[in-house]
Amino acid sequence: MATKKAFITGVTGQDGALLAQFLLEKNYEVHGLRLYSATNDTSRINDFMENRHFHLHYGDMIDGGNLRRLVETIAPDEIYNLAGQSHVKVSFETPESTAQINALGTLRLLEAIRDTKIRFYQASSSEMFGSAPAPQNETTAFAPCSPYATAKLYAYWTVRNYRDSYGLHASNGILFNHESPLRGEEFVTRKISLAVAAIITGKQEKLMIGNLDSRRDWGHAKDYVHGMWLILQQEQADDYVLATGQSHSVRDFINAAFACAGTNIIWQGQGLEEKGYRASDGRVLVEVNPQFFRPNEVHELRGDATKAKQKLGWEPRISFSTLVEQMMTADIMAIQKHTSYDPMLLAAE
Ligand code: GDR
Repeated sequence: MATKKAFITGVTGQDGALLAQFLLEKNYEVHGLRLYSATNDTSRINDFMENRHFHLHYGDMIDGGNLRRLVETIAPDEIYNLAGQSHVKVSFETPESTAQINALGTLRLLEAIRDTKIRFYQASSSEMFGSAPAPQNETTAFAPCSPYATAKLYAYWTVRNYRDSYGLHASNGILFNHESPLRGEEFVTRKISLAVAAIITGKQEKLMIGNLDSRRDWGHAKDYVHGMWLILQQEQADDYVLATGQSHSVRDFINAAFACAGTNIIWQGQGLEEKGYRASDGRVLVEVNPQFFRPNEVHELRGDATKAKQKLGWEPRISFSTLVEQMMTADIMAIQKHTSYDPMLLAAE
């Protein structure tokens, strides 16, 4: 028999799928919110779609009545709000819908549980720190640099206000970048692993990339969904940074990805003229394209997760090099086989 009920918004995304799997293994009954879309991508959750403890519901973060009804029908013990428009660059093109979903969507869900004892986890983001100097922790002053980040900040403060005003057990996990073989192809790490896999198997000529100097604190999403769960198991609701404490540049990630395939890259040139050459024969494998730059860039995010380590006993266990290796292995396998593969298996290793 299932012990607790969890409701996950954004269940078809990387984190939603990994969290659902984690909770099913903990014997939870898991309910997921799925947005109707023509593309209908459920590939990340196919492995447990038939699990009798897993239930999918159509819903939308811009539909308050729908959210309220779902909360009443499911009556979950825990809600993990992972739904949202998650691409920072896209938010500059779609600021209004990003705010509708990421900011007001969170408000709608909080309104739906305002008079309940349901525990609430909010997927807050390190992007809220924006231009604040690294390392960033729970006491760092926020300095958001994108419509995505300002919308996330609205949601963050709304969670705190609902906790203080109505005594809700509502917590923010301020998560730094976290990746896996399930990462969406539009984010830089997966874009790189897919392109490098295609280049070394002769299926693509080069990788076109944006800002090589951006530095991010990249952890493994499996460690981070464990942290989300720990946050909701605490007696007191609170806000926590989850991060590895180390940052790498986009250039570092590209070097590490090619190194997995035994290829060394030599960098030459400056700014838009910088290129990555294969050391063995001088062929250009990486070029910079201004199309992938953002109107405003966050230069370095590097988190200090001391509070989570001390209070939750949380530790990131999977290293940067293992993360890159896993992503590369998954994408090389997929390309070599020309067939579907099971990234959940790799993510589970
Ligand atoms: P980010 O992730 O914006 O940090 O947000 P992303 O992987 O998109 O960008 C990371 C950095 O890489 C630079 N970059 C590129 N990015 C993309 N996507 N494509 C490129 O071609 C490229 N070239 C360079 C970016 O400029 C940036 O500096 C992620 C998302 O998951 C958010 O939802 C989440 O809240 C934060 O992480 C924590």
